[in-house]
Amino acid sequence: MKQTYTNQQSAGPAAAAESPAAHTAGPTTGPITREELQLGARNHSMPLEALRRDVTPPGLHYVLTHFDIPDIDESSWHLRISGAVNMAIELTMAALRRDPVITVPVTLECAGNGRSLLDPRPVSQPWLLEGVGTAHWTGVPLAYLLGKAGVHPHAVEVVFTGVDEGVQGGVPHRYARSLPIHEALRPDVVLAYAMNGSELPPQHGFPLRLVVPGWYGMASVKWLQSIEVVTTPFKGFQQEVAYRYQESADDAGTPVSRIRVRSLMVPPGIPDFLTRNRMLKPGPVLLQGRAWSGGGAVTSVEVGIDGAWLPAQLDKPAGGYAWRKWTLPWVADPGGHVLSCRATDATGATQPLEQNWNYQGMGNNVVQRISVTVG
Ligand SMILES: Nc1nc2c(c(=O)[nH]1)N[C@H]1C(S)=C(S)[C@@H](COP(=O)(O)O)O[C@H]1N2
Ligand SMILES: [Mo]
Repeated sequence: MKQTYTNQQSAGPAAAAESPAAHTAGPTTGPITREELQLGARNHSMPLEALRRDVTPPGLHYVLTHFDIPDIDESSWHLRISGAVNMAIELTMAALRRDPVITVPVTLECAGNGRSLLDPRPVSQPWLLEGVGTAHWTGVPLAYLLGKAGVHPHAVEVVFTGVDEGVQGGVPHRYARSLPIHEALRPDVVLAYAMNGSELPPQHGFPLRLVVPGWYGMASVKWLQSIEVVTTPFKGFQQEVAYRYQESADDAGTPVSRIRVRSLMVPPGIPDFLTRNRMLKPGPVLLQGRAWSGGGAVTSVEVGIDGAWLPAQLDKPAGGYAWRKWTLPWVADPGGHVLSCRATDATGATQPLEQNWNYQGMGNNVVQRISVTVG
């Protein structure tokens, strides 16, 4: 039968038909789909040349939004803290701005970063390598507000719910995630109302978002409207179904939490427009990039030149969970070369050379490889 073009938003029914679990279309080896293009165009990545900067300007920082970006009027907005606490609290933005304030440099990375490099490819937001960015997040320490509310001793988790609502895997819900209580009480977890010293942009969670340093981005709930302390584990869609390391659709899997160690390189030289292949002149070139991990400090970065590994020099870390700059001087000789980089963190974890496949395409921290032509 002849295929006819339709402008219907068909992701839901198509996904449901292809996958019994229905939270994602089944993995595919086929060409990129219209649904992936639609998601990729909404949720932009960070161009890798932005790795030159310590701090990513908001327009270059990656964005991942499951549903629609809400349009929130700050003057009528409230944050509610309730559940297993001594005293429920309701706060306006004006009240929050009078509370103690911290600024934390944080590298956020989407857990699906690297998904489209997997084969077969899980059908969802089609990240290659650039679903990452680093910002200075300013706001109220979550621990301060939880302290004010008084967390009950039998509390196990804190649930954060955004304003944004949609349907995923056939399940209507507001975007919501939980954190174990000991993570929620860390002093560097922040309810942020500013990004890089300016008001939060709409796409990054205006007027208030959670930022959980060291965790993959899904934990950092944007457009935050309620915080609930709970005494049993949260079972929401984005907790129980999405963001799991699963081997197959029927595997319950394990939850995605902290960011796996990763490094990326600023692609050297100049690109070809369509293929993005790199070209550079023979001679000395300073290779550079950034490395980060949610597991512990980055302790080393190695740069691979045609498969031979050399130790890179590391700059001082900018913060516990912010990326760290690395450099390596190289003398480029004429011909084709493959450049790569591999980071190791304080736990001894290092980036794999081969992709670690899982059903949702989560946490793929395989080493980056860049082909360059010197001549
Ligand atoms: N309310 C809400 N919060 C959210 C999301 C969302 O869709 N809705 N996406 C999450 C995901 S998956 C990621 S990776 C980060 C992305 O944050 P950013 O867009 O500011 O980079 O936000 C998280 N917080
Ligand atoms: Mo994400």
